[in-house]
Amino acid sequence: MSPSGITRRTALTATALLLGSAGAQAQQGIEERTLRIGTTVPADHPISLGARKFVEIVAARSGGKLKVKDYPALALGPELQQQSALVGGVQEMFVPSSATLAGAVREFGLLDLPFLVRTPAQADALMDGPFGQALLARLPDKGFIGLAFWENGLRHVTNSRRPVQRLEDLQGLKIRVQQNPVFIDMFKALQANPVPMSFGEVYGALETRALDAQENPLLVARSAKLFEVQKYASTTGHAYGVIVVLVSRKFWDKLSGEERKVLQAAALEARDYQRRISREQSRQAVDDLKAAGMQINEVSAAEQERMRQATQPVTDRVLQTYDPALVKLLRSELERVARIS
Ligand code: EAX
Repeated sequence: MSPSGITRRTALTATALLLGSAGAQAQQGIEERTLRIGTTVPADHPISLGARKFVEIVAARSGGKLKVKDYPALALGPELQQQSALVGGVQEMFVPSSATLAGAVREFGLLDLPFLVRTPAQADALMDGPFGQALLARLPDKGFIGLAFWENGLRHVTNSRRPVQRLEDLQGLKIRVQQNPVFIDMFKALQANPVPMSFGEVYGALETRALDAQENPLLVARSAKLFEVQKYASTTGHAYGVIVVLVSRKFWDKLSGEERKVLQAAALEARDYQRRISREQSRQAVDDLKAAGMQINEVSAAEQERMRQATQPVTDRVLQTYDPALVKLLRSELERVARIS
């Protein structure tokens, strides 16, 4: 072997040793830890499948030292209870809808504005850009670290009384909404009767007819078997549901730089997987719900526009009263992403 060949081989060996030792050294910065991660939907829903993927990636990247156990379907308690458990440091991770974070950081309610974005590509561009980052930056002061935004999807109305073809068909519907002032005001503006409630109580409330309706992406309706208690689904598309991967700040502050890097990288890698399967499965959800006996109707663009106009006072009031810097950033970002199909 020529001298340069020897040199090259030595260099490669040295690099391998370095990387190997760096890899081992990196894992040296990782202690044996057990984490619990909660989700709000059943195990077969893409949000919970995303959490499962996160579990696998963290184990692989930490040499098995960081053991994450996932608890789907609000097994660790209602949304606000799990959020409090993260603030208190008694639970390590939770993956809720952004809507319930509005109680901690009011500006997360900006994500729930009616008809904010229309396509997954627009949603990704908004959430992965400066506006999403600005929202995440507000979380540490409230006891959370936000690692990534995952997808819930376009939200549609289901109910047990009638198809929602027109704005007027929403009038008088007792509809469960997420615990968030924007959703409450939105459905009041649509002349419905909004009832804020944890997702864990929704199936029972619909089954007993205490409520007529709820609103969620159709995948949530499929996964939570709402077709058993809801006859109609109508594609209102009135909001885009965002999911936030949260870590307890108290827990995060105990972690080494290496451990933080593992969790952050895993949340982003799992995000791309989660969004992909969410979109793949969403295409199938309509057929599945029809096969399960639901009557699904498309809400026309004209009627969606009437719904948007009916909720415009809610949007105006939020944009006039929420943090002006964030509102300004949101407006410029919405102009940017509107050019994305
Ligand atoms: O987090 O509460 C809701 O309607 C959410 O969309 C659902 O639980 C996914």
